[in-house]
Amino acid sequence: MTLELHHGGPGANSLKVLLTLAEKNIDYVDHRLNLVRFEQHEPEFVKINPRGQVPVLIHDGRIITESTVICEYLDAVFPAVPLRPRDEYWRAQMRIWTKFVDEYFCWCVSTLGWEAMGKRVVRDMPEAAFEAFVARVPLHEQKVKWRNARHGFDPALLAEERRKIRFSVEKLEADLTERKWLAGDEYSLADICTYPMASAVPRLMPEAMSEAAAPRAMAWLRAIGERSATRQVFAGAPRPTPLKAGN
Ligand SMILES: N[C@@H](CCC(=O)N[C@@H](CS)C(=O)NCC(=O)O)C(=O)O
Repeated sequence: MTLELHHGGPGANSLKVLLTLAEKNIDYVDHRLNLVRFEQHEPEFVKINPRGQVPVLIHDGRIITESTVICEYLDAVFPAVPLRPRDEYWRAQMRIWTKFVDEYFCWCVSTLGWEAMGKRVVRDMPEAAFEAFVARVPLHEQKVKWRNARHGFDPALLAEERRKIRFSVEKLEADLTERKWLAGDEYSLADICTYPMASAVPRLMPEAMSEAAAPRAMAWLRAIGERSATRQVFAGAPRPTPLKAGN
Protein backbone atom coordinates (compact mmCIF):
# COMPACT_ATOMS: atom_id res chain seq x y z
CA MET A 1 0.00 0.00 0.00
CA THR A 2 1.37 3.43 -0.86
CA LEU A 3 -0.13 6.68 0.25
CA GLU A 4 1.23 10.01 -0.96
CA LEU A 5 0.08 13.48 -0.05
CA HIS A 6 0.79 16.61 -2.05
CA HIS A 7 0.02 19.58 0.19
CA GLY A 8 0.90 23.16 0.95
CA GLY A 9 1.80 22.76 4.63
CA PRO A 10 -0.35 23.25 7.72
CA GLY A 11 -2.89 25.79 6.53
CA ALA A 12 -6.28 26.01 4.82
CA ASN A 13 -7.45 22.95 2.89
CA SER A 14 -4.16 21.05 3.25
CA LEU A 15 -4.41 21.30 7.03
CA LYS A 16 -7.68 19.33 7.03
CA VAL A 17 -5.93 16.33 5.50
CA LEU A 18 -2.75 16.69 7.56
CA LEU A 19 -4.84 16.68 10.76
CA THR A 20 -6.84 13.65 9.63
CA LEU A 21 -3.68 11.66 8.83
CA ALA A 22 -2.10 12.66 12.15
CA GLU A 23 -5.18 11.75 14.24
CA LYS A 24 -5.16 8.35 12.60
CA ASN A 25 -1.38 8.00 12.80
CA ILE A 26 -1.19 7.02 9.13
CA ASP A 27 2.19 6.97 7.42
CA TYR A 28 2.48 8.59 3.99
CA VAL A 29 4.99 9.94 1.52
CA ASP A 30 5.09 13.69 2.05
CA HIS A 31 5.27 16.06 -0.93
CA ARG A 32 5.13 19.61 0.38
CA LEU A 33 4.75 22.26 -2.30
CA ASN A 34 5.79 25.85 -1.78
CA LEU A 35 2.58 27.63 -2.83
CA VAL A 36 4.12 31.09 -2.67
CA ARG A 37 6.72 29.94 -5.18
CA PHE A 38 3.79 28.65 -7.27
CA GLU A 39 4.96 25.03 -7.39
CA GLN A 40 1.28 24.04 -7.68
CA HIS A 41 1.29 25.46 -11.23
CA GLU A 42 4.35 23.52 -12.40
CA PRO A 43 3.52 21.25 -15.36
CA GLU A 44 4.54 18.14 -13.36
CA PHE A 45 2.01 18.93 -10.65
CA VAL A 46 -0.73 20.01 -13.07
CA LYS A 47 -0.47 16.53 -14.58
CA ILE A 48 -1.51 15.20 -11.16
CA ASN A 49 -4.21 17.81 -10.51
CA PRO A 50 -5.22 19.77 -13.62
CA ARG A 51 -6.74 22.41 -11.30
CA GLY A 52 -3.24 23.25 -10.02
CA GLN A 53 -4.34 23.04 -6.40
CA VAL A 54 -3.51 21.12 -3.25
CA PRO A 55 -4.22 18.90 -1.38
CA VAL A 56 -4.01 15.76 -3.50
CA LEU A 57 -3.93 12.23 -2.12
CA ILE A 58 -2.56 9.36 -4.19
CA HIS A 59 -3.53 5.94 -2.86
CA ASP A 60 -1.93 3.02 -4.69
CA GLY A 61 -1.57 5.18 -7.78
CA ARG A 62 -5.17 6.46 -7.70
CA ILE A 63 -5.61 10.22 -7.40
CA ILE A 64 -8.14 11.85 -5.07
CA THR A 65 -8.65 15.62 -4.87
CA GLU A 66 -10.92 17.88 -2.75
CA SER A 67 -9.88 18.14 0.88
CA THR A 68 -13.19 17.18 2.51
CA VAL A 69 -13.61 14.23 0.17
CA ILE A 70 -10.05 13.12 0.95
CA CYS A 71 -10.76 13.28 4.70
CA GLU A 72 -13.94 11.19 4.33
CA TYR A 73 -12.07 8.75 2.09
CA LEU A 74 -9.29 8.34 4.66
CA ASP A 75 -11.83 7.77 7.40
CA ALA A 76 -13.61 5.10 5.35
CA VAL A 77 -10.44 3.30 4.24
CA PHE A 78 -8.61 3.57 7.59
CA PRO A 79 -11.47 3.21 10.08
CA ALA A 80 -9.34 2.79 13.23
CA VAL A 81 -9.69 6.08 15.18
CA PRO A 82 -13.05 6.99 13.60
CA LEU A 83 -13.57 10.63 12.73
CA ARG A 84 -17.15 10.44 11.48
CA PRO A 85 -19.91 10.01 14.09
CA ARG A 86 -21.43 6.53 14.01
CA ASP A 87 -24.87 7.94 14.81
CA GLU A 88 -26.49 8.98 11.51
CA TYR A 89 -28.03 12.15 12.97
CA TRP A 90 -24.63 13.40 14.15
CA ARG A 91 -23.01 12.23 10.94
CA ALA A 92 -25.53 14.43 9.10
CA GLN A 93 -24.59 17.34 11.40
CA MET A 94 -20.94 16.70 10.57
CA ARG A 95 -21.72 16.91 6.84
CA ILE A 96 -23.76 20.09 7.33
CA TRP A 97 -20.69 21.69 8.91
CA THR A 98 -18.23 20.50 6.26
CA LYS A 99 -20.63 21.66 3.53
CA PHE A 100 -21.02 25.04 5.21
CA VAL A 101 -17.24 25.39 5.39
CA ASP A 102 -16.69 24.40 1.74
CA GLU A 103 -19.52 26.50 0.32
CA TYR A 104 -19.47 29.58 2.56
CA PHE A 105 -16.97 29.98 5.41
CA CYS A 106 -13.88 29.01 3.44
CA TRP A 107 -14.56 31.62 0.73
CA CYS A 108 -14.92 34.66 2.97
CA VAL A 109 -11.87 33.72 5.05
CA SER A 110 -9.94 32.99 1.87
CA THR A 111 -10.65 36.46 0.41
CA LEU A 112 -9.20 38.18 3.49
CA GLY A 113 -6.28 35.74 3.42
CA TRP A 114 -5.57 36.43 -0.25
CA GLU A 115 -5.84 40.19 0.37
CA ALA A 116 -3.19 39.88 3.11
CA MET A 117 -1.05 37.43 1.12
CA GLY A 118 -1.21 39.56 -2.04
CA LYS A 119 0.78 42.28 -0.29
CA ARG A 120 3.46 39.76 0.63
CA VAL A 121 3.62 37.67 -2.53
CA VAL A 122 2.51 39.31 -5.78
CA ARG A 123 2.02 43.05 -5.24
CA ASP A 124 5.64 44.01 -5.90
CA MET A 125 6.33 41.51 -8.67
CA PRO A 126 7.46 43.07 -11.98
CA GLU A 127 4.51 43.23 -14.40
CA ALA A 128 6.02 40.85 -16.99
CA ALA A 129 6.86 38.23 -14.34
CA PHE A 130 3.35 38.52 -12.89
CA GLU A 131 1.69 38.11 -16.31
CA ALA A 132 3.88 35.09 -17.11
CA PHE A 133 2.90 33.58 -13.79
CA VAL A 134 -0.85 34.22 -14.25
CA ALA A 135 -0.70 32.66 -17.72
CA ARG A 136 0.31 29.36 -16.07
CA VAL A 137 -2.58 29.32 -13.54
CA PRO A 138 -5.01 26.67 -14.85
CA LEU A 139 -8.32 27.92 -13.36
CA HIS A 140 -9.92 31.13 -14.61
CA GLU A 141 -11.32 31.86 -11.11
CA GLN A 142 -7.84 31.55 -9.63
CA LYS A 143 -6.38 33.88 -12.26
CA VAL A 144 -8.98 36.46 -11.17
CA LYS A 145 -8.06 35.90 -7.52
CA TRP A 146 -4.35 36.38 -8.16
CA ARG A 147 -5.12 39.61 -10.04
CA ASN A 148 -7.26 40.82 -7.14
CA ALA A 149 -4.51 39.84 -4.71
CA ARG A 150 -2.06 41.96 -6.75
CA HIS A 151 -4.26 45.02 -7.19
CA GLY A 152 -6.30 44.77 -3.98
CA PHE A 153 -9.85 43.43 -3.62
CA ASP A 154 -12.86 45.73 -4.03
CA PRO A 155 -13.59 47.34 -0.61
CA ALA A 156 -17.32 46.52 -0.97
CA LEU A 157 -16.46 42.84 -1.48
CA LEU A 158 -14.14 42.89 1.55
CA ALA A 159 -16.93 44.41 3.68
CA GLU A 160 -19.35 41.69 2.56
CA GLU A 161 -16.79 38.95 3.27
CA ARG A 162 -16.28 40.39 6.77
CA ARG A 163 -20.04 40.22 7.33
CA LYS A 164 -20.00 36.56 6.28
CA ILE A 165 -17.13 35.84 8.66
CA ARG A 166 -19.08 37.44 11.54
CA PHE A 167 -22.07 35.26 10.64
CA SER A 168 -19.88 32.12 10.57
CA VAL A 169 -18.31 32.87 13.96
CA GLU A 170 -21.78 33.44 15.46
CA LYS A 171 -22.83 30.04 14.10
CA LEU A 172 -19.74 28.42 15.66
CA GLU A 173 -20.36 30.11 18.99
CA ALA A 174 -24.05 29.05 18.97
CA ASP A 175 -23.30 25.37 18.23
CA LEU A 176 -20.51 25.27 20.80
CA THR A 177 -22.92 26.61 23.44
CA GLU A 178 -24.88 23.41 23.07
CA ARG A 179 -22.06 20.90 22.77
CA LYS A 180 -18.33 20.37 23.13
CA TRP A 181 -17.57 19.47 19.51
CA LEU A 182 -19.36 20.57 16.34
CA ALA A 183 -20.99 17.20 15.61
CA GLY A 184 -21.75 15.86 19.08
CA ASP A 185 -19.66 14.46 21.91
CA GLU A 186 -16.75 13.24 19.83
CA TYR A 187 -14.10 15.12 17.90
CA SER A 188 -14.88 14.62 14.21
CA LEU A 189 -14.25 15.79 10.66
CA ALA A 190 -16.66 18.65 11.39
CA ASP A 191 -14.05 20.08 13.79
CA ILE A 192 -11.06 19.15 11.62
CA CYS A 193 -12.51 20.72 8.46
CA THR A 194 -13.67 23.90 10.22
CA TYR A 195 -10.49 24.47 12.25
CA PRO A 196 -8.19 25.68 9.43
CA MET A 197 -10.60 28.48 8.45
CA ALA A 198 -11.68 29.37 12.00
CA SER A 199 -8.11 29.47 13.33
CA ALA A 200 -7.24 32.19 10.80
CA VAL A 201 -10.03 34.53 11.95
CA PRO A 202 -8.58 35.86 15.26
CA ARG A 203 -5.62 37.16 13.25
CA LEU A 204 -7.54 38.40 10.20
CA MET A 205 -10.53 39.83 12.08
CA PRO A 206 -9.93 40.03 15.85
CA GLU A 207 -13.06 42.14 16.31
CA ALA A 208 -15.16 39.11 15.26
CA MET A 209 -13.24 36.38 17.05
CA SER A 210 -11.53 37.04 20.37
CA GLU A 211 -11.93 35.92 23.99
CA ALA A 212 -14.47 38.71 24.48
CA ALA A 213 -16.40 38.30 21.21
CA ALA A 214 -16.50 34.49 20.91
CA PRO A 215 -15.27 32.76 24.10
CA ARG A 216 -16.59 29.29 23.25
CA ALA A 217 -15.16 29.31 19.75
CA MET A 218 -11.80 30.44 21.19
CA ALA A 219 -11.84 27.63 23.78
CA TRP A 220 -12.68 25.15 21.00
CA LEU A 221 -9.73 26.46 18.91
CA ARG A 222 -7.44 26.01 21.92
CA ALA A 223 -8.73 22.48 22.55
CA ILE A 224 -7.93 21.50 18.97
CA GLY A 225 -4.57 23.26 19.06
CA GLU A 226 -3.61 21.30 22.19
CA ARG A 227 -4.33 17.87 20.69
CA SER A 228 -1.17 15.88 20.17
CA ALA A 229 -2.02 15.26 16.49
CA THR A 230 -2.35 19.03 15.91
CA ARG A 231 0.91 19.76 17.72
CA GLN A 232 2.63 17.10 15.65
CA VAL A 233 1.37 18.65 12.40
CA PHE A 234 2.66 22.11 13.35
CA ALA A 235 5.98 20.96 14.78
CA GLY A 236 8.80 22.06 12.50
CA ALA A 237 6.60 23.53 9.76
CA PRO A 238 8.38 26.78 8.78
CA ARG A 239 6.61 29.50 6.83
CA PRO A 240 7.50 29.21 3.11
CA THR A 241 9.51 31.96 1.46
CA PRO A 242 7.84 33.87 -1.39
CA LEU A 243 9.47 34.15 -4.79
CA LYS A 244 11.29 37.42 -5.31
CA ALA A 245 12.41 38.83 -8.65
CA GLY A 246 15.63 37.02 -9.52
CA ASN A 247 15.28 33.89 -7.38
N1 LIG B 1 -11.97 22.73 -3.08
C1 LIG B 1 -10.56 22.45 -3.00
C2 LIG B 1 -9.83 23.76 -2.91
C3 LIG B 1 -8.33 23.58 -2.95
C4 LIG B 1 -7.62 24.90 -2.78
O1 LIG B 1 -8.20 26.00 -2.85
N2 LIG B 1 -6.31 24.79 -2.56
C5 LIG B 1 -5.50 25.96 -2.37
C6 LIG B 1 -4.70 25.84 -1.08
S1 LIG B 1 -5.76 25.81 0.30
C7 LIG B 1 -4.48 26.08 -3.48
O2 LIG B 1 -3.95 25.11 -3.95
N3 LIG B 1 -4.19 27.34 -3.84
C8 LIG B 1 -3.15 27.67 -4.75
C9 LIG B 1 -3.66 28.24 -6.03
O3 LIG B 1 -4.87 28.19 -6.29
O4 LIG B 1 -2.82 28.75 -6.75
C10 LIG B 1 -10.28 21.58 -1.78
O5 LIG B 1 -11.03 21.65 -0.80
O6 LIG B 1 -9.32 20.79 -1.80
